[in-house]
Amino acid sequence: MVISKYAAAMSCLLIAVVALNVEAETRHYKFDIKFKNVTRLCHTEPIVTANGKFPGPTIHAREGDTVTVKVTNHVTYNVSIHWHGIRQLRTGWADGPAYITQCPIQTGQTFVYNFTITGQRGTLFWHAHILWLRATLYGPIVILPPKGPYPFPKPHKEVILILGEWWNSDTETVINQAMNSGLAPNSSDSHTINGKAGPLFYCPTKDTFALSVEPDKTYLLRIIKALNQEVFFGVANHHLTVVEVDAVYTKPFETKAIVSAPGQTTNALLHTDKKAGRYFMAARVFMDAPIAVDNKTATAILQYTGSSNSLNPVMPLIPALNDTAFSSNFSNALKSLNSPQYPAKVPQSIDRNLFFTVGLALNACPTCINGARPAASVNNISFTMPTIALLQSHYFNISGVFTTDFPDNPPATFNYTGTPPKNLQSSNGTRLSRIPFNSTVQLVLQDTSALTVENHPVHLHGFNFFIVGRGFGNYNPKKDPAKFNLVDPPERNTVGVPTGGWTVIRFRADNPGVWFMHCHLEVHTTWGLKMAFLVENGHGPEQSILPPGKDLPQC
Ligand SMILES: *[C@@H]1O[C@H](CO)[C@@H](O)[C@H](O)[C@H]1NC(C)=O
Ligand SMILES: *[C@@H]1O[C@H](CO)[C@@H](O)[C@H](O)[C@H]1NC(C)=O
Ligand SMILES: *[C@@H]1O[C@H](CO)[C@@H](O)[C@H](O)[C@H]1NC(C)=O
Ligand SMILES: *[C@@H]1O[C@H](CO)[C@@H](O)[C@H](O)[C@H]1NC(C)=O
Ligand SMILES: *[C@@H]1O[C@H](CO)[C@@H](O)[C@H](O)[C@H]1NC(C)=O
Ligand SMILES: *[C@@H]1O[C@H](CO)[C@@H](O)[C@H](O)[C@H]1NC(C)=O
Ligand SMILES: *[C@@H]1O[C@H](CO)[C@@H](O)[C@H](O)[C@H]1NC(C)=O
Ligand SMILES: *[C@@H]1O[C@H](CO)[C@@H](O)[C@H](O)[C@H]1NC(C)=O
Ligand SMILES: *[C@@H]1O[C@H](CO)[C@@H](O)[C@H](O)[C@H]1NC(C)=O
Ligand SMILES: *[C@@H]1O[C@H](CO)[C@@H](O)[C@H](O)[C@H]1NC(C)=O
Ligand SMILES: *[C@@H]1O[C@H](CO)[C@@H](O)[C@H](O)[C@H]1NC(C)=O
Ligand SMILES: *[C@@H]1O[C@H](CO)[C@@H](O)[C@H](O)[C@H]1NC(C)=O
Ligand SMILES: [Cu+2]
Repeated sequence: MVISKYAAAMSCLLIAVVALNVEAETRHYKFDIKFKNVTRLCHTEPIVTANGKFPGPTIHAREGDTVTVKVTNHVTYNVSIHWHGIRQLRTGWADGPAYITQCPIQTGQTFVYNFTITGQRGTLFWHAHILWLRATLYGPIVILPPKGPYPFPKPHKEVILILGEWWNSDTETVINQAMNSGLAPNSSDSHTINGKAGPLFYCPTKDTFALSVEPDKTYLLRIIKALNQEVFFGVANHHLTVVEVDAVYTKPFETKAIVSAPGQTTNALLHTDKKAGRYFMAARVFMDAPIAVDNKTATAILQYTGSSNSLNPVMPLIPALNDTAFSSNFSNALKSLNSPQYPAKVPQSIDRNLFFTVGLALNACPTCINGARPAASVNNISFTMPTIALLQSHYFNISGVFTTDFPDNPPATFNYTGTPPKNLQSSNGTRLSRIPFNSTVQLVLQDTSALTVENHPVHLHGFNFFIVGRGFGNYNPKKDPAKFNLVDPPERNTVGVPTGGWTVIRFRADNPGVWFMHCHLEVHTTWGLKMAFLVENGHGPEQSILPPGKDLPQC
């Protein structure tokens, strides 16, 4: 009797210890990059996949864990994979953008990505970071907290919804045609949820993702916007409670739809408190620029257990394609949780003030259909990709690959969102912005009206940043800082710069390395809306880039 009581007490104690102190572990994954014939929209296309899966396999880890992914390239393209949003503290070699942090993994080669997940928990994703292979080569990353509960009610179940696109054609041909013709690339044939377009498209029976739910439970939706186009996502008759974005907890807030830019992730709670039935989950494009856009809504079905399959699902009341007000409201409602356990460490004083214009440009192109080819730039510089990875060049002192004279301000001041300058040409260069270790940086991102204003989802590698302000028109350095949120602004890795507007981000450059920053609209990246920061080492090995593994691909 006494003994069994003791044993019971002991096992309770053990469970408590285990629950509160989960050991960090190393999780090993293997990605074989190979072609697979995949059928969507009743069309079969050979696509590039990881392990033959589309969308790709999910990486599961806990905060504090080390992840290794052994990637072997079995396709005819060069490949590299980016772990989007993972901070990669001192492990820039594992970040993945081709020719920025690594040379690509060539056909037949293997490279092990090896990184530790520090101070992040939530949902992120991985994707190819070379050519346009991201169109099919992407998948989720789920990071559980290391110990203790979530700072919100424990969900009954967790569900991943990864929003992508599908082309009934080879996406490398699509972009090559666009570059040759000087026209915009063909848009995808459908948007997708978990790789499927849903019943509003023309091959409904095979192409629908359905989620079966029990009544009166809370589900955690991990919503990943993997490809192009900003979207509204909602579930008919249900509200969503946002609890986390880009693997950072937020103050919970309820909304009929979330807004997500390419490269952003959102965790939201869904309570199944409606009458049994079938409801559409839908992702509809948000586009408030005056440009042609693929106006196609991807849907999936939320089905309460016991409800009939023959019921027609209800369509959600998601905002209209051009509902700027809804999108602004959503952005303004997003706040970091900023609790004692998860403080928002917003830089209060700034060492380096940067002002970057982001926008389109136009080059003469005699062989193109209209005699011109679009480009895109940051501070009027279209980034020229090097042929040796920037990080290698930096670490191994290989000169002649890049310069560190990226300007802190645009070369000319003009009414950025008014009548554009007559000369729409940009300059070219592989120019980096050099930042001393641990500096605090404030960066104003200002859209321009060159060719057209447009929302640019700007993604920064290696850091999270705080979005301290946003607005329309031209940033006003005298008036706008007074409105900054320096207490609990959202912390993200990707921000949508408002169409014809600006946003201000702040971050601490506490991660030495070479870090890419680019628009997450694939075509804008191709056109040159990209640049990189070179963050210097600090003092001693703890503040310096680690050496690369022996298998680091060579150019
Ligand atoms: C895809 O299907 C085509 C036509 O049947 C075939 O020639 C090709 O080998 C298949 N590719 C793969 C990767 O299975
Ligand atoms: C990953 O990196 C750690 C050191 O940071 C090293 O000990 C380990 O062997 C590496 N693992 C692989 C599979 O390369
Ligand atoms: C892109 O669209 C044009 C016009 O519809 C078509 O001729 C072309 O074949 C398409 N390209 C690809 C790769 O599907
Ligand atoms: C989107 O497409 C639908 C169906 O073709 C059409 O009714 C609607 O007007 C379009 N909306 C916009 C803003 O183009
Ligand atoms: C949005 O588009 C609709 C249909 O094209 C139009 O009637 C409406 O005025 C637009 N709203 C805004 C805010 O531009
Ligand atoms: C935006 O928020 C304001 C104030 O909370 C509200 O009055 C307005 O209806 C909202 N607009 C949209 C489009 O949600
Ligand atoms: C590169 O140059 C720096 C400064 O001269 C030196 O400290 C470092 O050891 C060199 N790195 C390599 C890999 O040669
Ligand atoms: C910039 O252009 C916009 C749109 O044409 C106009 O409303 C604004 O007054 C201009 N600003 C300045 C400072 O000229
Ligand atoms: C951008 O650079 C090009 C090439 O040097 C130049 O012709 C153009 O005037 C510049 N535009 C702006 C807005 O600075
Ligand atoms: C930049 O490069 C593009 C081609 O990549 C070319 O068309 C353009 O003229 C170049 N711009 C300048 C200012 O040299
Ligand atoms: C960076 O600077 C902050 C503020 O000065 C300081 O608290 C922190 O310890 C520094 N971090 C490192 C890694 O040196
Ligand atoms: C693959 O990358 C290597 C190294 O940069 C390059 O030399 C080669 O041309 C690339 N191959 C293809 C098919 O693009
Ligand atoms: Cu863009």
